[in-house]
Amino acid sequence: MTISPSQTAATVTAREALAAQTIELPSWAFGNSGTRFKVFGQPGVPRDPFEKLADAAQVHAYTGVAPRVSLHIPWDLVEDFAALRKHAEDLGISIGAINSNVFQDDEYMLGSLCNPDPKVRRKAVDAHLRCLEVMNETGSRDLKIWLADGLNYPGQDDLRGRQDRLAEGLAEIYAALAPHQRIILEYKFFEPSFYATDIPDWGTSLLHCMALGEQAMVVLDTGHHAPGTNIEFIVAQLLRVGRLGAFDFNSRFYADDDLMVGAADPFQLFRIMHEIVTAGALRPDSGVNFMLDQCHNIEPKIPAQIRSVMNVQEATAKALLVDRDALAAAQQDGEVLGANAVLMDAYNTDVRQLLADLRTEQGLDPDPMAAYAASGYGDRIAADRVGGAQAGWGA
Ligand code: LRH
Ligand code: MN
Ligand code: MN
Repeated sequence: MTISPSQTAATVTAREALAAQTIELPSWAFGNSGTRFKVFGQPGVPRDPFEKLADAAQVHAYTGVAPRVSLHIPWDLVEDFAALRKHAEDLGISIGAINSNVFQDDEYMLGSLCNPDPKVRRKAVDAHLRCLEVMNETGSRDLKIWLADGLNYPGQDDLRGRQDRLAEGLAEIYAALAPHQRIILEYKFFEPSFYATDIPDWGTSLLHCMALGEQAMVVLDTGHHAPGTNIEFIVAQLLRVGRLGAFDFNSRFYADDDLMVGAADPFQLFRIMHEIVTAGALRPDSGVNFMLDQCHNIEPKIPAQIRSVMNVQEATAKALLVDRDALAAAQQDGEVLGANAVLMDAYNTDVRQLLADLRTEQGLDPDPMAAYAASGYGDRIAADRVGGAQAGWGA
């Protein structure tokens, strides 16, 4: 279905909302990554966080909607964060969320904030306090916490005791937040632990956030659920209580695959964005940070991020085109097929021209993928950079 004249008013509103939407990029998407079997190196990948920001700025240059980059500490540790911030600003972007990393040191084998050893818990809290210092230097609002904590075997540790330790550690970190800063707490149902994960689901994350206070919000990573989970229901539920802080967008076929968002299931992405739009949470001041969390193993990094940003924009555009009055009327009248048809009409609308027009209006090339390819940037970095970094471990 293409856009009919009767949809003109809706497209104008959609264009305005799309022009205001921003999507945050992960620094680790630009480095080499792989599976547990092999990391495939690519020519031209960044050698340090400064080069990661330069590559992220390319995504923003061609899409116009990706002005922030999340950092992962210590993967992106630098001597001078003020200099990194200045570098970002010179590139026309800024530093977004700071991700803590308390999973790569030997001491964390049995967990970080939940570890039975108080010395390890101290180290993990201190690592987060260090992240808050970084945030003060980078001007970041969000401290994103994902813990690899969990158990492989029943009886390995006390399930409730671990929750108490977690609450205690989080409370100390929360107490150190500045008034404008937030903890955004991510859940994941498995991996690296297989029997029990200490923050496995949105309910556990939400309970901890509610105990902490209003500056604690839940992060929903689309790859962190069991197959078949109704993610848009979780989105709706968290929005109802004002605790959806951010998305980590990616696609999955099987596990936490970290593929380009919208690649596996564009319909799911649309359903999620429909809940967002319905709740008015697309507005930049809604407090929902739309972030990507992806690792590109076999595809070139910068175009893959451009593609993901475009996929989010397409899902958002379709969600904005849902005829909400018609939907509400059909729902009220119990018209099952009619209500479903309203949603499907929007999903089946081809929004690519709408987005191309929007880009042209903004002085951008209507085809970001082609424009980036024609820029020669990929060839230049391949020639200039030798010895690029791995996305995470070893970066
Ligand atoms: C964990 C996770 C979390 C990490 C990122 C690298 O699976 O989604 O967000 O910070 O991957
Ligand atoms: Mn994530
Ligand atoms: Mn993940």
